[in-house]
Amino acid sequence: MALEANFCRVQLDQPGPGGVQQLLCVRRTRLGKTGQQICVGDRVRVEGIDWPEARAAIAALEPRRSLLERPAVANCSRVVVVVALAQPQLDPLQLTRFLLTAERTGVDVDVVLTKADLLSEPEQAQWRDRLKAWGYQPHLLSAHSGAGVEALREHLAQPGIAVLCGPSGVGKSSLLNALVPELALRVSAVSGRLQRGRHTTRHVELFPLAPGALLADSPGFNRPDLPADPAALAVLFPEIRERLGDGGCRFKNCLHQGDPGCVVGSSWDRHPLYLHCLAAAQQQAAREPRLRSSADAAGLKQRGHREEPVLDQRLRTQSRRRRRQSDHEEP
Ligand SMILES: Nc1nc2c(ncn2[C@@H]2O[C@H](COP(=O)(O)OP(=O)(O)OP(=O)(O)O)[C@@H](O)[C@H]2O)c(=O)[nH]1
Ligand SMILES: [Mg+2]
Ligand SMILES: [Zn+2]
Repeated sequence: MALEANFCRVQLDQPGPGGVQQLLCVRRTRLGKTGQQICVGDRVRVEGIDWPEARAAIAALEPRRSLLERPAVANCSRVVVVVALAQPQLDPLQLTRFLLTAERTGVDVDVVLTKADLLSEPEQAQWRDRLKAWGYQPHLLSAHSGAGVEALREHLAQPGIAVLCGPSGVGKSSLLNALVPELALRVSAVSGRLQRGRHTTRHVELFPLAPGALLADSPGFNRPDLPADPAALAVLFPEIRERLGDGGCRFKNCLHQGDPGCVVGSSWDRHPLYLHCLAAAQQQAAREPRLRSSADAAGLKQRGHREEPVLDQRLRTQSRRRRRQSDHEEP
């Protein structure tokens, strides 16, 4: 549920003696030796349980189904990208970088636009339409007035882990407080000319939203990383996925930069943002040619726009080769 200094707070599948629901656990050293980092959202096996003290040790980590790298959350089934409509002003490039990070997990991606109370109805409608054209169904809401909060609760009240992520000061913790009033999480006002957040939330933590449904609050940050491989960028844009359809682009290894004949074309809203991110990813790849995706180290690897558990070394070499082959195949 949370990482607290040297301890992991673990929620039990079933309450133990005395109705104990959560255990404060240390990590066994052999977990550390395999290089496995435990993330919030991981499923673990515990041993050496001290029921009266509600303490135990983590003995094993189960394989992950997904991993969001930043904030680090394992096994999420939904990433909810949260940005404010105002204070701080909505920056389409920053929102895009968050969406790319979310899309890389391969799980469902939602967009929440907060602080709707600060914009007029027509201004809200403009953003709603714009996000729809990007391929998302945004939830516009206000934690202050409560507008739209109930609809989001219904949407999120399904089994699994959902993660709120976005810049600092956009109202993630305020939204969680509106969804689960008992929580009373700390929030603080944005400051300065740019209305920046103050990094109020410091840790990732899971909170129960409905039976079986967990929602994570996370610390805001401003600039998510791009994928290490520039060619992996295109499929993270729903607009490009839609234009590629089943057939793909007619050009081999096309980066869809607006060349005549490319099926992706350039007449879509985020095309300039795509080009910007592509150039940034290419510069990054040129600077650090052997940059390994951090997902690799975390026990997952990038495949298409999904990440999957890292395979045994021998299988891995083979599957890399196979993947490279299919990357180079003509559609
Ligand atoms: N007008 C308005 N202000 C809001 C709304 N939601 C949050 N705020 C304000 O925005 C500021 C930041 O809110 P937080 O909930 O702390 O933001 P956060 O995203 O959790 O920020 P970090 O924890 O730093 O990542 C606070 O002053 C909130 O009162 C809203 O719906 N409308
Ligand atoms: Mg917060
Ligand atoms: Zn193309």
